[in-house]
Amino acid sequence: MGDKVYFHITNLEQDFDVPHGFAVLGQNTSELLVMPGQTKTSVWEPKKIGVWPFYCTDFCSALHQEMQGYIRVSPAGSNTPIKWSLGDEIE
Ligand SMILES: [Cu+2]
Repeated sequence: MGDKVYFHITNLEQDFDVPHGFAVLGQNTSELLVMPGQTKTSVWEPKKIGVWPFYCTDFCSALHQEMQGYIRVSPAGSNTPIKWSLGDEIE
């Protein structure tokens, strides 16, 4: 593939003690720690087409478990299905 994805992540928390983290499955770097008011960039090079989970890596609040999502990697105009499971290979 060779294309890179740049995630620019801003922590909008108002309290000084609520850091957030960020990581994407398959990322080769360690996770990001983003303190309140900070913006950091995480670079990720998807190894293949598909759907990849991303998540907060730092316990932030009671809603920490909700801080996750998925990103679909696909060629423009493709119909790569929006689905993911633990059975997918990780390279
Ligand atoms: Cu969190």
